[in-house]
Amino acid sequence: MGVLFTKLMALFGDKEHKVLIVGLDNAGKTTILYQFLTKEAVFTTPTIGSNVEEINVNKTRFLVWDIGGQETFRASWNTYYCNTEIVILVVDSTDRERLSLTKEELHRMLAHEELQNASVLILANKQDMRNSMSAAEISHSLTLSSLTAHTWHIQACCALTGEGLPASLDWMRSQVLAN
Ligand SMILES: Nc1nc2c(ncn2[C@@H]2O[C@H](COP(=O)(O)OP(=O)(O)O)[C@@H](O)[C@H]2O)c(=O)[nH]1
Ligand SMILES: [Mg+2]
Repeated sequence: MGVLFTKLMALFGDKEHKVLIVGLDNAGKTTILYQFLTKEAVFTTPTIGSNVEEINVNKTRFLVWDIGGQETFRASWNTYYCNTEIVILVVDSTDRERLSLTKEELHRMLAHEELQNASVLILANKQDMRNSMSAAEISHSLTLSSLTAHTWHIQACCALTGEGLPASLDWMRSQVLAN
């Protein structure tokens, strides 16, 4: 019975929600993926390669892609867009110089047809650093209020301690449950 039930769940169980983690190199993408796995969620199995992980949050399953090898936003990223439900944009809150580059890439990315229905979570990471910009400053600089076609949310966080990440997972879960 147990085995049958498990097999049926595998066949008909909750679907996996695709999440894409993007951001400039050094923003903290891989650190955040690791924190999601170890602190806030049940780790199951690494899927395809080292930068795709399944995260289980209260029975909602996310398949999270950290496009690790590609350190900048590139044209080839759009090959990952298909069926993405949530885009996580990780921002290094101390990196004032490259915030305008992040802004350009964010808006360019969201103009892509395949991301039309995706929700966007902006993580203002590295809040532990003394010179970090606040979530409000980053929101303003990225002109998030102009993102009327997408549901978005900005969350301050620190990937080293995990602060802000449980709230992020809660928001992600609420988004996929609403859809
Ligand atoms: N102080 C601080 N450092 C962080 C934080 N998150 C990541 N880092 C550091 O930033 C560097 C880049 O992180 P990584 O996850 O490799 O960035 P990625 O290139 O976006 O995958 C590493 O040295 C991390 O330890 C944070 O919240 N605070
Ligand atoms: Mg990385």
